Amino acid sequence: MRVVVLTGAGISAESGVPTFRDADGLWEGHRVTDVATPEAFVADPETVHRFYDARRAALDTVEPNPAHRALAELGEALGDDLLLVTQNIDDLHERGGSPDVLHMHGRLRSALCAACDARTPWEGPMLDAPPCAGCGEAALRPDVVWFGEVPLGMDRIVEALESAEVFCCIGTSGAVYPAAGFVQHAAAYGARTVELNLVPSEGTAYFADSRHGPASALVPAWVAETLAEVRA
Ligand code: BJW
Repeated sequence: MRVVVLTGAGISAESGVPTFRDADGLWEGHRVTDVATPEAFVADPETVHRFYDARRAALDTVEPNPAHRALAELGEALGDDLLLVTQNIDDLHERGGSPDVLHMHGRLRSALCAACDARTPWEGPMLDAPPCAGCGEAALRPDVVWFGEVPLGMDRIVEALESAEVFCCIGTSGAVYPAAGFVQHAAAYGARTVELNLVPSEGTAYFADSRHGPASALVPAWVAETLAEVRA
């Protein structure tokens, strides 16, 4: 069975990682989505670095939850027939046991050189970072995809959506494209679609099956159901 799973901030919420659009959606008085733009970085790089530096530091205080671990179990069973795509820049899928995760909006523990496009594994703060080790320019930025930038791995994602038998979307509001459009794309190519979210997302009407509740309960149950079908 070929499966594409798309995860968003909701899968990490029970691990203690704040989502973007729940509660007040604020960080130091800024809307978090306003800090996550190239315009904000040009206008005020220090504030944007502090935002990502704080989130990178917080990774040390959180752990994967049963939803991350259940998807790792699914990956072990399906191998290359599972494409796990996440919009999240945390590393909880990897720490939950999924080695091959497509981070379409980038990763906190990586730096991108805006001058030469080199990527470097990154721990600790990026504010006052040394110049890029490759080209020597002082142009390191968080390796994340901001509004107006092109998400990563789109060719691989589109190919997988077009051959998927099942598309499952977990913990995302359906407010941000192109990820929000994956359900219609997969359905148009014949995939069965399922949403697992705390509440109905903005795209809930596009899913054949929508289940509402915490990811830590819904995801292990859905994985068990899917594995039973695979093994039948
Ligand atoms: C739980 C739970 C629990 C809670 N259990 N569930 C007009 C129309 C259409 C599109 C556009 C438009 N104007 C501009 C655009 C394009 C734009 C866009 O979508 N804008 C919208 C605002 C309309 N998109 C872009 O610019 C993208 N690029 C692009 O389109 O390039 C063109 C192109 C595409 C493809 C090929 C070629 C060219 C780039 C988007 C980049 C998004 N970046 C961010 C920040 C960077 C990363 C970071 O800092 O972390 O990514 S924004 C932010 O939103 C972040 C997230 O990954 C993303 C999605 O958020 P997510 O994960 O859905 O979180 P929430 O908080 O919104 O939702 C959480 C959900 O979980 C909720 O539903 C809760 O209920 C649920 N939940 N607890 C289960 N315990």
